[in-house]
Amino acid sequence: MTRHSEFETLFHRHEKNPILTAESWPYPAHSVFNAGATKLPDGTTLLLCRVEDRRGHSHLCAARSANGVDGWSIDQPPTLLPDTANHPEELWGIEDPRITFIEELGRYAVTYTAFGKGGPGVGLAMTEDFRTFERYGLVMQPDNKDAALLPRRFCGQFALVHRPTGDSGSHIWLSYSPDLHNWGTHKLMLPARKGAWWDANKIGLSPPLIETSRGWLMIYHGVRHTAAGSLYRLGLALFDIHKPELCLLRGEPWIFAAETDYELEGDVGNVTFPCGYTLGADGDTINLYYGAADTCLALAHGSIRQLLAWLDANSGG
Ligand code: BMA
Repeated sequence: MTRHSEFETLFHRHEKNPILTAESWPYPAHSVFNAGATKLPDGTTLLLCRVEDRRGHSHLCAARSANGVDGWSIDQPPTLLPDTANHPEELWGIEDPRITFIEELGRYAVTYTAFGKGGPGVGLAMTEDFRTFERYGLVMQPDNKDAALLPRRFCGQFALVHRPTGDSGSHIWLSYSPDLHNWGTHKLMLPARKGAWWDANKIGLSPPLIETSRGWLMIYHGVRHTAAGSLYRLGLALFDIHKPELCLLRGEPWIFAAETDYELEGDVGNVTFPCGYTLGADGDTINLYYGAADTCLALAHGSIRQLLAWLDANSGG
């Protein structure tokens, strides 16, 4: 069934969805979802998947593919397990990784949700090859999630997008650091809307920001709480290329929501949750990897040019 046919389709689901499930895994896994993504120098697509076991605890496991769609080669043993001895903040697992290649360091920054007794916070690990990792520990204390680094410095400072939760709701913030350890100069980047909006009260960054000729493009999720449960939907915003806390455009309608069986039904139905993207060789195609219903992994593709044109036509000003 095709719903909402009167709306412009910005992201097209891949016909092979879901592209990865727990059944694809080389060891027992309950669910595989919310993967970070990157293209390695040889063109291989690497997905760093959140894998949940039957305790309910998650770890991260890399899957590599030449075309980013099928033929996945999955790490065994798992790529990154919680280090509970040295990092008690990871006691109940590590979740929802985002990957940013930091040009200056020649290393990938993996930001993830570290879940421990203090609640969910933001962990950071650096890697060159997704085989060995250097942990930086908790860079944002609980409650905080949905974090990703930007690929370079701004006025000498690294920049981290993140989503603290407080009494006034869950909004997207940007913080700066000279060394990736000490964070400050906190700026409110995008507040959740209020009232009846699809993105009222709780929003969060989805994949890392996307650099475009017009600024940093953000795909974010908005959570609508209903009597039947939460609805996770995606929206778009654009930020200044030199001063990324400055919002230039924010779309009013959502652009993507659960529609298919594998998005509507699963451990947590009605959830589409992207944590990563890769770019096509044309520099315009965006391959968006998203967790579906907290159960499996799916892929949809869009065009950066079309996303920007849609923002021009659909921003409230
Ligand atoms: C969020 C995160 C995600 C999850 C989503 C829907 O708070 O925990 O990992 O996909 O909820 O359950």
